[in-house]
Amino acid sequence: MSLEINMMGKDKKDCLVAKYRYFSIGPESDNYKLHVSGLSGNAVDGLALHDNQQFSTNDADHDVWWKNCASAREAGWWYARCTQSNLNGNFNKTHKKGIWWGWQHDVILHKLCCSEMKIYKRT
Ligand SMILES: [Ca+2]
Repeated sequence: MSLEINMMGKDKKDCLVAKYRYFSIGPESDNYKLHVSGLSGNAVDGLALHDNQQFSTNDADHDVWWKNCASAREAGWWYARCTQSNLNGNFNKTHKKGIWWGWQHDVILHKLCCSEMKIYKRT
């Protein structure tokens, strides 16, 4: 499968696309572990840190941080220690708890108003 993520910045100016040629999700017994690679598009790689991570929620901490990233970010995601993106973040929250993509030198690169994830059969 392939994954295409379309995002729009909070200022409605940024239109970002991140396409991953290779995308799969592991089984429930592996807590839906994420596998992504083969990025193209105009967005930075917001899932690099999350490749090979299990999905975490507030009540199911599967990240590699000693605390609970999902609880700290108030969302569910394939957190590691913790995140380079947070597309399930809270629309009304700012900074790390909001919806955003990309993280560099301790700065969020793109604060978003919306995003969509589309899955395709790889051709
Ligand atoms: Ca943890």
